Amino acid sequence: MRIAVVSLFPVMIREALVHGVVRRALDSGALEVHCVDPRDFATDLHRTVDDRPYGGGPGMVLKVEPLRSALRAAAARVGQGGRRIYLGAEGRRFEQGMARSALEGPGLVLLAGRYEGVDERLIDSEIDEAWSIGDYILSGGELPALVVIDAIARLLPGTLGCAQSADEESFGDGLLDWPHYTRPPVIDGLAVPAVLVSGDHAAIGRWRLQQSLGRTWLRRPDMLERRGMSGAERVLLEEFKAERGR
Ligand code: 58G
Repeated sequence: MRIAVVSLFPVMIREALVHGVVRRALDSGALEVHCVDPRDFATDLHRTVDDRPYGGGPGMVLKVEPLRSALRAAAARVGQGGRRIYLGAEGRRFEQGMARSALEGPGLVLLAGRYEGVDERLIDSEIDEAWSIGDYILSGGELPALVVIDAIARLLPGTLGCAQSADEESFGDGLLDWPHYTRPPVIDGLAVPAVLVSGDHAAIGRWRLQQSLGRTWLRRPDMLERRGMSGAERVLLEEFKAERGR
C-alpha cells in the first residue's frame, strides 16, 4: 500500500511514523508513505503557497498552482487508481470500513490543508473525495492524515489488525471490543472473570461475544441498530441485560 501525503509540514508526518505498528509496516515494505511539500513546487522567490481570500476576511487560503503540482507529483508516487482525498471537517466521516476499502486499491493521496483551507477550484478539479475524522476543526489536515494512515497500517499483512479475523475484531463486525485482563489474577480484591481462566474456549468465546454485544448496546446503540443481531446473539444480550439488573 502506497500513501502520499501532500503537506506543508512533512516533518510532522514523518516523525509520527516511527513508532509501533506503523513503523513495522513501513520496515516490512507493506506500507510506503511519501511526503510531498507544496512549498517545493512554488516558483517565486519567497516560495509562496498561500494568498488572501477573495471576498475578504481573516486568514489565508492555499493557492492552486503549487498545490496542484504537489498533488500531481504525489499521484505519480502512488500510481494509477490512487484515490485523491482531502481531509476536512466537511468530509465524509472516516470509519473502519473506509480503512478496509483503501486496501482494495494501490494506495491513496492525502491532501492535508492548512490556514483557512484550500482554493475550492483545486478540490473541484484534483480531488476525488473528502474525509473527516470527526466534528471538530483542527489547525491542519496532518493529524487526520496520520489517523487514516494508522487505521490502514494495522490492517496490512503481518500486523495485528490483520492477524485478528474480521469477525473477532472490534468494529470489524460492527461491535465494540470485549474487556481484557492480564496477570495478576486478583488485584485490590478485583478478580479476573472466572470464565477466562476456565480453559473452556467455547465458553470464553461466548462470554466475549456477550460482553461485546452488551457494551455496544450500552454505549453505542446506534451501531447495534445498524448491524442487527442473530437469534443466538439476541439470547446472549438478553442474558447480559438480566445479569446487569441483578
Ligand atoms: C475550514 C477550516 C475549512 C480535518 C480549516 C478547511 C482538517 C478538521 C479535520 C480547513 C481540518 C477533520 C485547513 C485546516 C482543513 C482546512 C484543516 N480540521 N475533522 N483542518 O477531519
